[in-house]
Amino acid sequence: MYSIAYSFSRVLLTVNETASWIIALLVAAVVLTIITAIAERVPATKVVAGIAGVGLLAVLVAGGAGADRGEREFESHRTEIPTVEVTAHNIAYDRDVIGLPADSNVEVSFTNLDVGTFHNVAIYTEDNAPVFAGKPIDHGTGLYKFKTPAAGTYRYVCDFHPGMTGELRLTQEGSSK
Ligand SMILES: [Cu+2]
Repeated sequence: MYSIAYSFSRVLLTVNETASWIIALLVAAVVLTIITAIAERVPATKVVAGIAGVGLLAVLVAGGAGADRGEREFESHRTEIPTVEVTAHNIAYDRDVIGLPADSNVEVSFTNLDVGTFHNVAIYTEDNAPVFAGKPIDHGTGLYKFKTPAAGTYRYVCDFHPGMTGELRLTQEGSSK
């Protein structure tokens, strides 16, 4: 299931946003048709099919929502170790959303253009539990290497400037890395 979900979201990320939604809707329609057919023939599977349907729809919605500029950039620059670039300038990050695979070794290339002002990239759960804290730098570029936790939505923030924050979306990949 997760493997299918990830593959599908990768397909979404390689096309433009409008096409992503059209594909998502078409796939949703096909899925619903299949589920309906199953349910009519074998009523006993109705519950299972319903759960599968809800799960698939959730994946479609999440995949569509994730098809933003940031994640597409990550895909096009994809290498052996997934890497994203984040820049801090005028006490702000240059992006609102970062997408990375869950449960994977990843790299964040962090550039601080505010010479003399410390910034970092730290990751927290939505409940504010620390996940990773990048080493503070006061100029130039630092490379943060860490292993991402389970799939879900997290927050990234500068520990020096709480107003510098964004959303980190971790999506499940089929194979372990
Ligand atoms: Cu900062």
